[in-house]
Amino acid sequence: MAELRGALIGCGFFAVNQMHAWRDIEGALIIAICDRDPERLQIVGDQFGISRRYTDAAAMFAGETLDFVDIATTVGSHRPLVELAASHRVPVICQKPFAPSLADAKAMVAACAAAGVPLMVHENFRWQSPIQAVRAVLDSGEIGTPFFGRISFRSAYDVFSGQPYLATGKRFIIEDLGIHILDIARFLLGDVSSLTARTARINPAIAGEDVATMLMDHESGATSVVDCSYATKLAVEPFPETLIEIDGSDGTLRLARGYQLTVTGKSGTTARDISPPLLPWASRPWHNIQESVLAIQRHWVDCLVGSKEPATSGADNLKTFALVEAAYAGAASREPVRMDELL
Ligand code: NAD
Ligand code: 89V
Repeated sequence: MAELRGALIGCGFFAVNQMHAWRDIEGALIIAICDRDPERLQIVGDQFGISRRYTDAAAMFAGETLDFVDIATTVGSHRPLVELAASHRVPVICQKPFAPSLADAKAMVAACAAAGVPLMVHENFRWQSPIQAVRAVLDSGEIGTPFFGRISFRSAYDVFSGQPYLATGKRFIIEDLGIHILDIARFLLGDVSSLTARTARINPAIAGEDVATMLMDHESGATSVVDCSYATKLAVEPFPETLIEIDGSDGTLRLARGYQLTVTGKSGTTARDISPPLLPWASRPWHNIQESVLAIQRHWVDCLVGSKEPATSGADNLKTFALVEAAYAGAASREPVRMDELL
């Protein structure tokens, strides 16, 4: 099979994981990289042996023939870079959070649709193998029809040391982390019709909210609670595990700390350790996230080769992004927000 020729824009903290994953994927090769910071360009270029290096994305699109581009910059640059890729008719992956606002996100989806180029948001948490295992239990029918879910991420891990920009934005936990957990709720329980939210800032040294609690009505009739915190000091730090409780008409499932999955259903009770693999280039505790990077990038290659729409396409991600907007609006007004008013 001919290899797809890709380029990566943004050689920062998280892009290193993406570069490792691209090296593990047959059928795709990163042939050029871009970062406006020459130091980051050199570090990543040298680490992964990439000689074609650019400090300007427009120059890279002009100078290279690409089958796709992988945008791993922070959110402020996503819209201009996605629109630049679309103008060159290059299929594009964009990191989360997709955009600074829902209006920008809609414009980016429209630009790619008009250019006829595939667009995938790098919304990787649903690709973690424990989350996929939970989805497989639901799909098996073992616990019947879900009527309640709790998707929870509570931690006191110092995310600011690796990602200092997270301490400075007016928006923090919902935009950065909650977006993943809201996407998992959609992935497991389906689309949402209304959302109620409350937020708090416990850490006085940061600008945004570090605690968020969201109550959602799903179109299926199920109710879920998504709760996120970076102010929760526990005996054992669970970062970056997402814990899940789902109750169905015929049973329950619980994904507990340490990746312990207990299912009580039509065939009785089973308990399994579903710890994610530790890839050779991965390191604890990030290995859970790192394996999902490999999985989502493989999925992208499969979709490009097979002309299929990615699970977290731009169009799909608008529904997750709208939950973020609804959560901020609902926390400010203390009123429920109807999703059909945003989408
Ligand atoms: P970072 O600041 O460490 O890296 C971003 C890099 O992009 C920097 O080197 C910067 O110089 C470069 N850059 C910015 N604008 C540019 C432009 N216009 N052209 C070229 N280069 C440009 O940030 P990070 O922590 O690596 O985060 C990057 C993105 O990844 C963010 O959107 C973040 O939310 C996301 N992220 C995702 C996950 C995940 O699991 N999906 C985890 C961590 C971070
Ligand atoms: O996945 C992310 O987007 C990261 C973290 C897990 C630290 O929130 O920013």
